[in-house]
Amino acid sequence: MPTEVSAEPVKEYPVFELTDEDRKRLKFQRNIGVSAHIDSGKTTLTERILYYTGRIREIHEVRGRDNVGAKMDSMELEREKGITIQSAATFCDWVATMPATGDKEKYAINIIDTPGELLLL
Ligand SMILES: Nc1nc2c(ncn2[C@@H]2O[C@H](COP(=O)(O)OP(=O)(O)OP(=O)(O)O)[C@@H](O)[C@H]2O)c(=O)[nH]1
Ligand SMILES: [Mg+2]
Repeated sequence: MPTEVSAEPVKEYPVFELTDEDRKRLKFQRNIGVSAHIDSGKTTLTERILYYTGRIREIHEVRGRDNVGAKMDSMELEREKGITIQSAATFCDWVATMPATGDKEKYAINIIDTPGELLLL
């Protein structure tokens, strides 16, 4: 009796084995994407995260009177217009205190600040 052969091609996916070292590292890794409506405060939030994690020493407003602008809006035109034109990625660390034990754990955080204007995404 002939065996049936499926017409569907066999899908093969690459398998990436995580080492114990990878698992240990990933446990303390967080990735944050800041995405929301235009002018809703994404870059302002990112600026504060960078400040309170000690990554930057000063907070500057997006359209501040000092004309410095937020760290993540680094392009000249972004600072001039006070809008994010291109996504920007950065990183920071956060030492968290476990509420139950008081133990300290250091997390590595990646952040991407995105433009709110849909045409720029
Ligand atoms: N009152 C008030 N104003 C805010 C707050 N967060 C941001 N702003 C102001 O809102 C304006 C826009 O802030 P941004 O951080 O540039 O907003 P955004 O979402 O990054 O804007 P796009 O990237 O251009 O979409 C700025 O003038 C900020 O100072 C807030 O919590 N309260
Ligand atoms: Mg922005």
